[in-house]
Amino acid sequence: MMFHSKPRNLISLKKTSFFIFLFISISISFAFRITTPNPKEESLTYLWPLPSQFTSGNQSLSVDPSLTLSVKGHVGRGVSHILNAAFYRYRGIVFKHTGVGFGFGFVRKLKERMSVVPYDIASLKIILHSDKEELQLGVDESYTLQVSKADDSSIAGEVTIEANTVYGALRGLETLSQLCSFDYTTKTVQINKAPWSIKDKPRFAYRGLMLDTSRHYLPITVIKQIIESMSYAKLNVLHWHIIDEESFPLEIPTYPNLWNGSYSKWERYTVEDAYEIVNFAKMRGINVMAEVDVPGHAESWGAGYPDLWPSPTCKEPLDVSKTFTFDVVSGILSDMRKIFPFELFHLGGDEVNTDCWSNTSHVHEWLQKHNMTTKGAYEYFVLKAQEIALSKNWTPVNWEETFNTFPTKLHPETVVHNWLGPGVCPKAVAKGFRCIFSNQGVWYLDHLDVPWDKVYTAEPLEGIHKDSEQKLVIGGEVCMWGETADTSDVQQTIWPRAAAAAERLWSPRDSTSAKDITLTALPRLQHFRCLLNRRGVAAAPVTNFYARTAPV
Ligand code: CP6
Repeated sequence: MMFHSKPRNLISLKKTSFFIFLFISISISFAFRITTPNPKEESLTYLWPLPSQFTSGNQSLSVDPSLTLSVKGHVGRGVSHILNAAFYRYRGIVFKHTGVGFGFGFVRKLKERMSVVPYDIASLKIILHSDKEELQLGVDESYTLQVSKADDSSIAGEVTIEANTVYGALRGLETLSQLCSFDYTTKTVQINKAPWSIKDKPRFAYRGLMLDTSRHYLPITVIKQIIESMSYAKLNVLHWHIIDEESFPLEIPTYPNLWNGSYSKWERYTVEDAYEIVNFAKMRGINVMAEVDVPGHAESWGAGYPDLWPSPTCKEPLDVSKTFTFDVVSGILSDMRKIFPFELFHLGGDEVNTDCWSNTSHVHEWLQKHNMTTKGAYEYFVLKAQEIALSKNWTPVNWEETFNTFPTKLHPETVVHNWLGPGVCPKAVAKGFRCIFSNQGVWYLDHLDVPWDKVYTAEPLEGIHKDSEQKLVIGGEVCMWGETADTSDVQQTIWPRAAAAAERLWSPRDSTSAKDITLTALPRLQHFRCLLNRRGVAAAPVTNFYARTAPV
């Protein structure tokens, strides 16, 4: 009523000034939001593992859910199916909320022509400098990533990933997916802190996770989930400890009774299953290194071929005195060579207790006849297995006991796999061997009492100072031994601690060696584990103590 009694022009003046005021305050608050972001958020970049170089800004850019891909550069015969599949995987991850493909490219073009640009970013350009897709140790995984708004405001901007190989592009896609977040207010996917300029490459060529499918069988769906999650942390080698003393789940066509040593006829991997694992991993830039752990850790082989045991009552190590034993090793490796194209092959060689050799009369006689000690027979077995692997064009990897026992006898190409303690890689590289770091005190994931920060601060180059020797440390690996974990809890045991090692292995040494990692790394790791959860990975809380015992 009161308003009605006022002159009309006054009302409209009030209305106008109200809208001007509204406009100004919105502009101010918008500008304020852009120019002074939360200082806490500003100081950290929520990427895991941290890229080697990056700069960011203070814009928030919206991303079109029907984001299109264009591949330029050296594309050879059409766009790589590895790249194409990765693009659609990541589109599914990033646009979980909005739904992929709502609106098509032509709709967008139409809108652009009508000068309505609904999204700041509408396309992804990937520039590849090579179409070679061979995946081997040291493959070029570097990439650059640029995110910026178009200079011309009437067209949508694009994201550019540039890489030397498709595997570099995969790493760039992962980083891009971590820059994207769903904004619940606008219900759009946003890239915050744009423009971004990222130049990234791994510190180590070998960034592994070991899975043990002998102590507990893991279904292939679970192995695939783990491989998928490895790609989120930029890990690139699955060390598949397939068989051990407890069970032999893998099909070996040349010796078809070997998988009689599986737990049951359902807990097995066919040759086709193994192929599928290798291919699934390759699609994610991950190599699979298989292990056949000889001569210890092989009791299960005898379920199908009891002659492999020294005797029915003394079953381990494999009978060193029979040629049949080496025929079987050779047959297994021949069959596996067709499945596993990675240049490295793990021959185990750890924890060999030779009592059965000295206590079994025919083996004991054989040792005497060849004037061999049990230690000499251990060396003989390992070196013979190495020769078989080398003859199949594989580079042997062995657990450190082989190096500790007969360092000068190992084939010079051998990669020594540390596990017992620190200090082995320094010794191995001083003798010219390559080395993988997996110190059990810090990188054995089945050790539940090791907290994330102990995993994070473990340094593979500790105690190695010469550049030429540092280069021989090809990387490291976290080991998920299977005695105490199975499908029900293996993923929450792996994550998030495997991610701590993953950043150590990917990011520059100084960015992972900050004094106060509870400020520089912990919040980012917490963020990454939530990202894993959002992507359906059962990663445990970061600061879980893991041990069920009381904290010390
Ligand atoms: N199995 C095999 C194992 C272990 C190793 N090899 C192992 C030893 C000690 C600990 C954890 C695991 N279970 N084949 C040693 C490389 Cl603490």
